[in-house]
Amino acid sequence: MSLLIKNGEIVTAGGRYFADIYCEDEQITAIGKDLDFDADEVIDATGKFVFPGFIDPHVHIYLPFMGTFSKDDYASASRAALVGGTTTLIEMCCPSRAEEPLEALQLWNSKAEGLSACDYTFHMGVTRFDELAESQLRTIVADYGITSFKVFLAYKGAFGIDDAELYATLKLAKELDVVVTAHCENADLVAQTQAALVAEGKVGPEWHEPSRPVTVEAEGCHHFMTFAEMTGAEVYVVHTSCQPAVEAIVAARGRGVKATIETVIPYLVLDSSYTERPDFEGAKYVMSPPIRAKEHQDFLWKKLADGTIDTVGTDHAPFDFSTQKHMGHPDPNKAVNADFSPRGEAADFTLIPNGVPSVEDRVNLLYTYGVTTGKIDLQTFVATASTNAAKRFGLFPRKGDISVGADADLVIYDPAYTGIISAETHLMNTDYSGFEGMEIKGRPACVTVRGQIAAKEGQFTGTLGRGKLLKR
Ligand code: DUC
Ligand code: ZN
Ligand code: ZN
Ligand code: ZN
Repeated sequence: MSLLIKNGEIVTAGGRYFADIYCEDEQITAIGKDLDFDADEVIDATGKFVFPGFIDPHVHIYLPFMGTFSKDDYASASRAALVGGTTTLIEMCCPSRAEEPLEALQLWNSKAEGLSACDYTFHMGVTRFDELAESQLRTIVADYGITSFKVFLAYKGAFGIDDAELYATLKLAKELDVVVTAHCENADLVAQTQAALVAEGKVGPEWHEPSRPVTVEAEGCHHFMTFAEMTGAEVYVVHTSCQPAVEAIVAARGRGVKATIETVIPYLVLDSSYTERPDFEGAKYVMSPPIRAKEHQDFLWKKLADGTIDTVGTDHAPFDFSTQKHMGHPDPNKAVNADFSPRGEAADFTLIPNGVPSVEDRVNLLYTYGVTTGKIDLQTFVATASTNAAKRFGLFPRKGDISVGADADLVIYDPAYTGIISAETHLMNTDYSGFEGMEIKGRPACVTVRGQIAAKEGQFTGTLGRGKLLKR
């Protein structure tokens, strides 16, 4: 199979220029002006950008969480990712404390293998640290090519580890040259604040944000940075939502900590007014850390533009509104149990499964609300949505770049397209969209995965099961 892409404007993190791209089998084999090769398929990219395939460094696809399971599988998630221009997924493998790490990784991988249409890898969740876990983590790094861990400072009891385990995890990561990603919120402070709000009768979704204020996230970041500083491990803070959190990490960088900063697309295009929407609509936007006030959103865009924030992921965590999110409804007549039968008593926001489905929309939203508004330039767009994650997680230059020898994961992007996001047309397996009604200006006209056309104009055309586990 060969593919020739003609007359497009190639945009990478490093530059932009007009050239043709020739792909043979799974790789890019030539880039140049007026390439004149015979190809099985020729794509005219006149008037379009050609970007490296986008990488989502933070998704949840299989996620047992808060008494329920996330709604996507690798068929729905990879189809959605691909029509939206994302060609590589990095999923959080999140075992419970009772599970052994190796069995958990095999379980998570079994959900992807043979089903995913795009390539994928995992961040290995470290949700316990003992002798057995340590030896299995060593195997996971060496044999599965998983070179990143994930820890939760939040969600104690489910995934969270204590400080002794955190210290041991970071020491092991330093020894193995593994980067540790972390969800940074102080779990005990969250629990205390939640309990106080609920006791005061503050039970609706609008109280989710006040229950996890910015200062609690900043403390989590400072806490994690202290451990990074003490151990010398390289770290990555996931879904940074606000100014104090970013500032805590930047301060640690000043002390020599090697820290990468991720934000996620909901924080860039939604603000806390969404969680305040009436009739329980706010539950659609409940995720953690919470979606913040507009001033934090403005700050995040500035820090993306100036290079302080390195990556934009999604924290894609898909739960249905009509059933799953209703597990936290304060009206006894509308609250449901985990099997979605009437609960018979009032619930509160602490029972709303956390997450906003967004793997399909990240690239188009970042382009529309970042690039077309002038908040970020095209290079920053490519760097933060693809290249920087590829570099940080050991995938570069195979992924995240357009260069000879790289995988032919390409996004031919149509900046003239306009459309409206809606759950009625999205491919994610949820009954709502957090971005319902939002306009997008631009979308992928054609997406390739290792030389095969996997999406065209919003339609999935790829092959389920062709995606590979990327050894790093
Ligand atoms: N936050 C969410 O909102 N959902 C999944 C896990 C997380 O950390
Ligand atoms: Zn998280
Ligand atoms: Zn602390
Ligand atoms: Zn997450």
